Amino acid sequence: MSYDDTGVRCTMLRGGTSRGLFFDAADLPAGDAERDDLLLRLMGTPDPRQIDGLGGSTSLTSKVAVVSRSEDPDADVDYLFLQLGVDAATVSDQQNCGNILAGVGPFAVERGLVPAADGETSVRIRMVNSGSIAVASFPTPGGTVEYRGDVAIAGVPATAAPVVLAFTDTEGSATGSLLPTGHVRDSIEGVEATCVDNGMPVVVAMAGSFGLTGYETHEELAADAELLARVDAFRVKAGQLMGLGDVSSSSVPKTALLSPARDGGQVCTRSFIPVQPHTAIGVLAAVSVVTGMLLPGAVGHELTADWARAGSQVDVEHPTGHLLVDVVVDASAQPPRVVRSGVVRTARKLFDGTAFPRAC
Ligand code: NQM
Repeated sequence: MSYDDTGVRCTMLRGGTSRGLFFDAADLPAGDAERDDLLLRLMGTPDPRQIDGLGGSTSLTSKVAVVSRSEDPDADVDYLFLQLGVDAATVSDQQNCGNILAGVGPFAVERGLVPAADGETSVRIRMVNSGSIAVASFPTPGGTVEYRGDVAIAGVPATAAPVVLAFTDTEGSATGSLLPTGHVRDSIEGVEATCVDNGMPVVVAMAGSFGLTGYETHEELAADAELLARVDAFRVKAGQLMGLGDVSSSSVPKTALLSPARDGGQVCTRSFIPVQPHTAIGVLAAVSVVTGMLLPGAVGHELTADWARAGSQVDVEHPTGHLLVDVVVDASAQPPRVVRSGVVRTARKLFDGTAFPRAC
């Protein structure tokens, strides 16, 4: 019997503003090649509409979490994040995903990989992609995951229970260092840029450097082929400088363009993942952007002059609302050191059952 006959146990969860297929590693083939082939066929990739699979025709809904008990004494579970292509048959483990991460703790409890406390449960999650640890805390009244709650996050209709995520050791997640080019500021393709990696490698520039206001809608950005080509050339060059090699077909680095906040937040962002514009902003991308901005000399640092008044929480505006991140950096250390970073997200179980792969 093959997976084509039996299907495979699968849970679909929304994590933050992304959606993914969650698997217990024990239910998937052990070899990477066989596993990736199965995942592509379950997702319906390659196909721009993913009509014969479970993907939702966007990169934000073509995500996979593979979860297992951890042998690391500092973690309860291991979480491997895989980004699947939509119209290209690609499976990448090069990046983390802080949105899908929000579903990992609840999933681990649901599948009996960790015990739940009565009230609130904290799960220590090793993010296999970067080796960093995140602690997810969420409500478990009576030892059962409660997804309902009153926390709203931008980009998700209705409210849900909070999943509080605290990160450690996310510096240099994919590149080995917080400032992977060795500088707080570089000139890339004639544009002043800061390359930073606190959970996600991101190249940051001012929107004005690309001839933008920074307040364009997602649709306006997506329709601007010339802009997207320029963003792509810019990030490919940044990827080389960040030591990532040829990133022309890689999902990292992401690009973030900044402008002054205009909706009560502290900075306005437009991000590209890696070339198409994001409808919001990735969690770890936002954490990385804010981390970079806190460093004197970095692009956007001038926008942080009055941030201290709001404490360590930074309200990041994006095309569909706001994302609140909590970042503390010791900028006086050499090299600069991240003291703390975190975020509040929500998650929801969408289905749990058996998924069947398409033929090929
Ligand atoms: O940066 C999209 C998302 C992400 C990644 C992407 C993310 C993060 O919005 O931590 O969450 O960057 O492709 O889910």
